[in-house]
Amino acid sequence: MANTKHRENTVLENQTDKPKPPSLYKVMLLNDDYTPMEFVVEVIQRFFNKTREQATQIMLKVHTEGAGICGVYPHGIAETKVNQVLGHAREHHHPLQCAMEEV
Ligand code: TYC
Repeated sequence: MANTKHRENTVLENQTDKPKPPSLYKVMLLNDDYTPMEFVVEVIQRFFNKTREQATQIMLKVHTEGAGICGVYPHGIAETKVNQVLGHAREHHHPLQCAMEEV
């Protein structure tokens, strides 16, 4: 048994349970034929905290190879990044797609 229940509602982990590091997810942009390159560079700078030079390199990788990694994060942060990018792209009527995948 992994856990021990105490006084109705308190669960303590037993010492034998190995603490697991959080799973990590890569957040990727996907290429399309319509989103302007400048918009993609600005998205990468804004949401992934990259310099203009780093963002341009990532954008060109996505453009030539079909997809590229913008960053690696724990699940909740990766999910937030994906939703921020998709929301921002939609607001600007661009079809830019963003996805996350466990590393
Ligand atoms: N292929 C787009 C163009 O030629 C540029 C682009 C790059 C779009 C990266 C999406 O994730 C993307 N305008």
